[in-house]
Amino acid sequence: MTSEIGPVPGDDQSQGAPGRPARSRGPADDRRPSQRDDHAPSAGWGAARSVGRVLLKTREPIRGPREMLKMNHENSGFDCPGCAWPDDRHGLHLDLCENGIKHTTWEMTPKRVEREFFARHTVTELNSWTDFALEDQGRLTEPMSYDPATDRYVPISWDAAFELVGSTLRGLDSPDEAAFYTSGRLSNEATFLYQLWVREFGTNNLPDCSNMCHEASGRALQAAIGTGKGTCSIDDWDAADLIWVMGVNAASNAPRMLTSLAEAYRRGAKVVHVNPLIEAGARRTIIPHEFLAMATFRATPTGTMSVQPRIGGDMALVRGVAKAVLEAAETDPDVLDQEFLRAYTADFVQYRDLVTAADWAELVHQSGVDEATMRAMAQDYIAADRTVIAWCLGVTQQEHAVDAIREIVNLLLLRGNIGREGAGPSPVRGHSNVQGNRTCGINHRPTEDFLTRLDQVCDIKSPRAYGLDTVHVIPAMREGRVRVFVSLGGNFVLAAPDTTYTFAALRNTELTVQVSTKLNRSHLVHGRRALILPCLGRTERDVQAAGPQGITVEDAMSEVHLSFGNRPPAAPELRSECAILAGMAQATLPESKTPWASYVDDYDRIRDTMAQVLPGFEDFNRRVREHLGFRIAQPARERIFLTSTGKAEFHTAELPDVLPVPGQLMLQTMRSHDQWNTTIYSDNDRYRGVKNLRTLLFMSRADMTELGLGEFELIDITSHARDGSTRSVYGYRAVAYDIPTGSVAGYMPELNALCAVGDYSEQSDQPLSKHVPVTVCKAAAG
Ligand SMILES: Nc1nc2c(c(=O)[nH]1)N[C@H]1C(S)=C(S)[C@@H](COP(=O)(O)OP(=O)(O)OC[C@H]3O[C@@H](n4cnc5c(=O)[nH]c(N)nc54)[C@H](O)[C@@H]3O)O[C@H]1N2
Ligand SMILES: Nc1nc2c(c(=O)[nH]1)N[C@H]1C(S)=C(S)[C@@H](COP(=O)(O)OP(=O)(O)OC[C@H]3O[C@@H](n4cnc5c(=O)[nH]c(N)nc54)[C@H](O)[C@@H]3O)O[C@H]1N2
Ligand SMILES: [Mo]
Repeated sequence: MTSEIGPVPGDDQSQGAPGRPARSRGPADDRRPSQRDDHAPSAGWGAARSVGRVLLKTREPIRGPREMLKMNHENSGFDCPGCAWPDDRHGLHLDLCENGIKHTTWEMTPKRVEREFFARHTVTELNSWTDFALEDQGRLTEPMSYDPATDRYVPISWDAAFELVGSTLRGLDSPDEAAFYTSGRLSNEATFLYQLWVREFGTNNLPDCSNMCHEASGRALQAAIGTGKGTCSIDDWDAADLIWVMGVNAASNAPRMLTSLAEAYRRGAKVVHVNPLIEAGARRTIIPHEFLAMATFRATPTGTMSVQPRIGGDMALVRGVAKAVLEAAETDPDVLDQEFLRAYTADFVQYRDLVTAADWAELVHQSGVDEATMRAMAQDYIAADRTVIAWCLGVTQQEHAVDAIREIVNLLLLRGNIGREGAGPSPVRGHSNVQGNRTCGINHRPTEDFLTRLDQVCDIKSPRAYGLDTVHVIPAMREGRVRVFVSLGGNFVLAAPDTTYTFAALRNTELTVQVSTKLNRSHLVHGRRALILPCLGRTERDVQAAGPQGITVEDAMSEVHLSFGNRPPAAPELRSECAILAGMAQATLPESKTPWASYVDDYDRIRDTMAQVLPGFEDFNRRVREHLGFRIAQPARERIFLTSTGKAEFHTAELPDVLPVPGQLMLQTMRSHDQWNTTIYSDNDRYRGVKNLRTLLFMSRADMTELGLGEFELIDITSHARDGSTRSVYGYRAVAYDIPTGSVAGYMPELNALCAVGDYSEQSDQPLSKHVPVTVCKAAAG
């Protein structure tokens, strides 16, 4: 695939070439890379210093912190766009975190990208800039349209931009020739308008970032317990006496979880981290709001046990624990919740027989964890009355993720750890509103129930055929089946797998439309026509005909609350996402009976319609204005399992073989501490002790010795796709790390170049970002 397309301008920087080292997508200055063994407690003072540096860089040292005080505060401030971890329910803590602050100040930069900027630089020239440099230009200020004659973006009026979108969409042979991407920032209200426009237009082509993130969790939980979400609330976390944290780098990606983990430790709960790397969050933290602890540098541990499986080894590990639990139940039946198993579950006997027959040696081999450790985990599990199991991308971005998550549910079911206080499955969602996007209709596989209600309430006729998701829309664009790509937020070309192929796919379209706050690669890798439509950020005031508007979001624990921006808009021309969507919809559907303009005048009207379409949103406008909003009811939390049997279903999947073939290593691609998905703040990764280096590969000492590699030695990495094709990056550096032999790790989005677009999970259709077989060799000379 790669050779057919050849190098494409702008996509080679993180790949390099033989003898020419790759370049990071961060600042990529020439400072010398280094690594130290960093065992400083996470959060706390180190975080405060790091935040200070970002605030200084964005020149916001005074305004920044003041805005922060308004963040995450009941209904009077804006929801932190940083992550989906819930807010403190008791309103006692000023529960801010380093990365939320960095993320918010990144949006509040005083720098602006104006028309003069685009006049000075051709797109070809901008494509040679680093991704850091692009975003560092600041906030976008007015709509721009690509002019092929000059290879530049030029100003366009909002009306002309909408008309270009509308006429291009109307000119397609079929609505299925367009696709509409969502990144998980979009508010519930904008989400609802977006999917309404797309379905009224006539397609379910709604790929989203969730296709790369937690699709597997949704599918597994839906099948097992009849709801696609976790059942835990933050109160359940507070009541648990055992918490497993699987495949999450909490200290960097959900820092406010550390508060829950430290509190759990203090009340004597066990906290078990399951991760091939021992991440900072598995050690100890200084809780940011505890000023006394900060003053005395007193750190609280955030883990009682760390287990290091091989990459992809989680399912075998969980099955091993289940096996030990079932063995214990043979002598003491009370080890299992017999009552619960009888009344609420299906297929327990089949599962018990499968697990009893499983071979310890095979479980040890596939998990990479010894039997004694699995037995010790089982002891903890049996001793606990209330167990929460949380997981994130380390579990979901695998071929067998759906089976692995169902195995997690199997284990929870054995002791009735669902639908009661302090217990349950708890996926850690990513983007701040990725869960709300799904709830409010972004789904390429909508249910008939949802479409029936949408059609009735909104008086439209939705298409029934399933649409394209992320991994399927890319080849569709490459092959010309999808000709228009609209993107609400995000940075699709860098977030998606197979950078070279994805670049070529986008460049093969007729029109790309990016609704964004900042300049990024996706604006420069575009269709024959291209639009950049700049929108208000979440921190900014959104005033419409009926006055200042708030939007709503749903966090990872199904809490829905209002968010009000309070800063002046970054530029007068900016429009809200709702207004931009309504503008594009009206231009696309001139005969539409949907009251687009009226919806934008007053978002309460959108919410009134949503209340009629979405179960759990009854009386939306009133309930969301109550103190701290409301929680969407989770039937499974009440032990109502909306599966075909009406019970929670045990799943009996065969154990997969997750080992790389001899001579290959298994690569997982992850985030550094100083990045937000495709936004890279610096080339440092503080908790892993790395400075000035992103083009790296973390390897075990044993693997480095085996390959004859010295510390920081230059290497080339080649991935091996299922179809036999290979992809390479050049001039990376080997960095020794405490990681199981045979497993290696590096950073997204640089290493997306190694992920083949055709290599996605058959269970979830997620790209296999954490299961990439690679070979490594010393860098070739140029
Ligand atoms: N600051 C910051 N916060 C963020 C983000 C960000 O980029 N920056 N991104 C947001 C988004 S969209 C998401 S989805 C989340 C992502 O949050 P995470 O899931 O923490 O994201 P990753 O950095 O990909 O880290 C994956 C973790 O899984 C581990 N892992 C890899 N393979 C395996 C495996 O086979 N088994 C197990 N048990 N563990 C494994 C890795 O070592 C790593 O600790 O964070 C959200 N929050
Ligand atoms: N190899 C590999 N690939 C991965 C992953 C991995 O772990 N490994 N993780 C995957 C995951 S979990 C995810 S979620 C995706 C992330 O994929 P995306 O969500 O597509 O990417 P982001 O980097 O979060 O998007 C950043 C851009 O969003 C825009 N933006 C920021 N705020 C706003 C706003 O308020 N409104 C609008 N309209 N735009 C805004 C800015 O222009 C910014 O440049 O990447 C996936 N890709
Ligand atoms: Mo994500």
